[in-house]
Amino acid sequence: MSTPEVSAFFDEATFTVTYVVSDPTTSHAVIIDPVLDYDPASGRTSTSSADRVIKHAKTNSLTIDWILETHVHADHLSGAPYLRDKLGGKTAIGRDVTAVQSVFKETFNLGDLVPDGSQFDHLFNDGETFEFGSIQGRVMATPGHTPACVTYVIGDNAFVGDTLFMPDFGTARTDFPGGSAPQLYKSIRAILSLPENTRLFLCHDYKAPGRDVYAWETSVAEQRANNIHINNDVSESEFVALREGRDSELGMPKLLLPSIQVNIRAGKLPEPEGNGVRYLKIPVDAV
Ligand SMILES: N[C@@H](CCC(=O)N[C@@H](CS)C(=O)NCC(=O)O)C(=O)O
Ligand SMILES: [Fe+2]
Repeated sequence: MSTPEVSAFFDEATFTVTYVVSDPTTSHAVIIDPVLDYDPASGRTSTSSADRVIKHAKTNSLTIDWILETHVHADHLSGAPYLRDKLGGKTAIGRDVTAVQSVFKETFNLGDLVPDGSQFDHLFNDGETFEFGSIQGRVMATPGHTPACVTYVIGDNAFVGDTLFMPDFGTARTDFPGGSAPQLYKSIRAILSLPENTRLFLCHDYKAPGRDVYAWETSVAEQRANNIHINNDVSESEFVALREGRDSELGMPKLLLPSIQVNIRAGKLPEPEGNGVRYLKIPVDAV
């Protein structure tokens, strides 16, 4: 297996990092957590974030085998369908996406949504492996932020989604439906049991007090030593108390309602109505 190459694309509007991981020997690659830009004031989507990924793939003559989601994102629309259309590849997410679909099918009253994960090309079990070129990746179920969160381990790199953030920011929130601070603690402990030199790539960065630049790469060793929420010295009960305390103070993500209803359908927008326009739903006094 050759050493995977990692390229990162940061979307400053939603603080999201999209990754392209490629095999230098065969030019086969995967995309992780792509973004479709969405302006909530105008209801307009645009593709400049996804187009940067396309440009990178074309410039490097990459063959995209997989478009991977670490979870059903609550803060940006997925660019997966657009990228699959332009570049190919199979969309995939953790098998427990069905739990997320079941909850939000009710919230959004989506009679036609079958909560069986079939909107994605593939659902990963915990421990399942996948290939691109000469490289093999492995899926670790890492629930806590949401029930369906997974980490993709590819060589010495782990794409941890929303579990850990940079050591000076801490960890992801656990107050979304099906979220759990004790589960997040266990998932993070599993990530921190990977070899010390494992590079950890995060899904978001919001900067942090005393740090005015965005950052999204850290390591197991660095997190074990320095994470302000969950370093080597923090017990499960201390973590849960701290996490749940912070969760109770957080406002909802700006794009929560548009994102969830689109992302539980693997990023597919609702069908246009009779006038040719697609509509998103806003549940009033329900979330
Ligand atoms: N201000 C951001 C917040 C997004 C947010 O809540 N992010 C989640 C991950 S989807 C999180 O875990 N945030 C941790 C925190 O804000 O402490 C937005 O509106 O999009
Ligand atoms: Fe998230």
